[in-house]
Amino acid sequence: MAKVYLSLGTNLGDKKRNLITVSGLLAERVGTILALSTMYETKPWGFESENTFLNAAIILETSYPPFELLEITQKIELEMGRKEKSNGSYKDRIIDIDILMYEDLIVTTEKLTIPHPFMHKRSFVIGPLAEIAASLVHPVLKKTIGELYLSLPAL
Ligand code: PH2
Ligand code: MG
Ligand code: MG
Repeated sequence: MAKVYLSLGTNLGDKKRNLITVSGLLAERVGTILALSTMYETKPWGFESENTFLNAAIILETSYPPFELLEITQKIELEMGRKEKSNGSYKDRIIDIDILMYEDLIVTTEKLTIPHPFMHKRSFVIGPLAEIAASLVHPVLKKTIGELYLSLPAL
């Protein structure tokens, strides 16, 4: 069994419901939920939109390896109605599930990069994660999530 750390985001539709729905599907298909952060209302980062986000972080215990996990999370995104994936520029979305970390594994492929390459730059990712995994160590930066949180602007 492995601990996996995911970021959840939505800025379309009933956002609170989207986060509840995705948590239920992850529990059903991926594994046991070990922790779930509160929901944070955040401003769109990296693109212009009038739709604010709700972001959260979740820790699951899973028996799936990283690439299978990616397939499952992508299928959930599609089933929940995610239309187009951004190729280049970010877009509004019903749900986004990002794999932030998988134990202390480092994966560098075209399809999947773990730890998530931008996680340490984004308050909307690190803020929720710090709430549930402050002492977790980023395997590349060798800093705890709590330390990364302190180096970012407040949410
Ligand atoms: N996700 C992005 C780009 N910008 N901004 C916020 N506030 N929350 C997100 O989840 C988010 C974003 C790319 O996935
Ligand atoms: Mg994302
Ligand atoms: Mg994504």
